[in-house]
Amino acid sequence: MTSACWWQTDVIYQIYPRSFLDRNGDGIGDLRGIAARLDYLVDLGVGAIWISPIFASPMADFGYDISDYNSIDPLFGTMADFDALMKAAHDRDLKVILDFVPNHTSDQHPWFQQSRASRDNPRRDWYIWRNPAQPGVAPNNWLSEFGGSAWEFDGLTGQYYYHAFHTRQPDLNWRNPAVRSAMHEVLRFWLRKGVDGFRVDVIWHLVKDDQYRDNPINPQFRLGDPPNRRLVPLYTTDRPEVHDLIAAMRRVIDEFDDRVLIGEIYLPIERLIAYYGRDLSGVHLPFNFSLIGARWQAQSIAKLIDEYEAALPPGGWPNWVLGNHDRPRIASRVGPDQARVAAMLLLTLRGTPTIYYGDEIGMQQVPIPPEQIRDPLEKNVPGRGLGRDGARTPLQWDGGKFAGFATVAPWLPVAANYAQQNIAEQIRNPGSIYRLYRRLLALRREQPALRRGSYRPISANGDLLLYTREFEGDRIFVVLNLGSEPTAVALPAESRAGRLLVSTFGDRDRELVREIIDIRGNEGVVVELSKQAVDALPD
Ligand code: TEU
Ligand code: CA
Repeated sequence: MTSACWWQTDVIYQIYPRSFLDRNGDGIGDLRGIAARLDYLVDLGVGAIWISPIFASPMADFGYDISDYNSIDPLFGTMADFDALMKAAHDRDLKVILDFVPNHTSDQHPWFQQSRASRDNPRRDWYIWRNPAQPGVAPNNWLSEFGGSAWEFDGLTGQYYYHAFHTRQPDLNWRNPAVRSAMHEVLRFWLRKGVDGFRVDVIWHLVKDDQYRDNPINPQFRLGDPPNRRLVPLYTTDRPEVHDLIAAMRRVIDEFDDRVLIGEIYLPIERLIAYYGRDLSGVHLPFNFSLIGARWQAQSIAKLIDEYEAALPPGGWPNWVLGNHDRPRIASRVGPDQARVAAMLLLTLRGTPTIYYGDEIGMQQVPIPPEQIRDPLEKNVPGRGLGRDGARTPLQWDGGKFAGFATVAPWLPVAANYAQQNIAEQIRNPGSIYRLYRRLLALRREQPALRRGSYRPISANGDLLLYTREFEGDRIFVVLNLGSEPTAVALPAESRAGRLLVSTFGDRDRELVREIIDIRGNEGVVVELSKQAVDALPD
């Protein structure tokens, strides 16, 4: 990588706009709330924000069901608010990435209203309509990620329409060139407004089999799995034709300078890599979710890092994600102590990290009382732990009412521990996980080896995961103890001393180390092994 692009060295911070900060007193986060806290994000040290959808939407899937791609939903504010946010962000050299949801629209989108109006409406073929296999029977066995069949019967025209997700999210027909050019125009609309890139929702769903073949039964299906996992989505996702569509989308992005395309892709690493495209003509960053589902164990994690690093195409830039608005929070998955180790892993691996809002203060899953459930997935498939509300609760700003997020009861309950676990408290507390995130983000800026260096596995024995990052003679040694027992670790063979740059406990900065480092249970440390540290040592 000769000169690094911003999306390779900056850290991305995902904002779920409904839950970041409410500034107009309706209990729902909004654009003015984001604009009011940009200095917080600059001070934390992130370089880009990815905002989940803010466009006109009936909110059946909280914004992932869009009824007008070129507008801001009044819940979040106005286009003037958006333009002000863009300016305020760019004035602070913060990049802004929007969420692009091309696979489906809201059923309230005018395009769908026209398409469903009659079989010969010019927009009929903008969506996926099929005849019943036989009266009253869906065209095939395809299932929705939100439970039930993916086919919804429309009595007016006697056909079914396909929806991979909610019945109110009809899938667009991306085989239709008119759909493609309309969606390219949506990208250009926002790119002309200065948006620095897009995270593309469910990009691996865009093409469905043109023969509408039944998906095969999933032999690995286990009771308790999401119901749609009964089938392997062979004919409804990851189709070969998708890569040409993505390359065309990328060409639109490349009409503008220095913009990024990130793909949301839940596929195993060996399939994920295809989304870099032939000769890197695909998305810049196919989201790597492998840490989200990983067993939190040194060998498992070392293995998936090595597999990922080995699978990357030449020039393919890596990225890492610990959490997002669809998955349980990392601090609940691995526990509050290991959440610090996870932060150090995320921010010292090679490639672009994405931080999910609230993870920087160790926010955990919040139990949602039945009457406060909002997520359609939980409503459709209740009681299986699939609901996503628990990872979407209001950001805990301070110990005040509603955690400083709003002045009225927010749309989801605030975590019970907000008085103790909040940004204001953790900014003051040098040993907080917030301060660890901030120190690690600063370290990435200080250390080219972390931003641009190679990744070299050292070992993964027992609970210990050890690796180095190396760049032009600088060597950074990362020691992660995924267990609760103290231990000691020898510096890598060719180095006899170093300087400890950060501990997950926040209390060993600048410590000189020789030969062996004592490591506490649940502790991670970053050590500078570069030449200077050794020369500076007293003989
Ligand atoms: O998620 C798509 C997705 O595949 C997973 O998030 C998962 O299928 C889903 O959460 C159900 O388990 C994207 C968005 O991130 C998600 O919030 C939307 O609900 C979904 O697409 C539809 O737009
Ligand atoms: Ca609001």
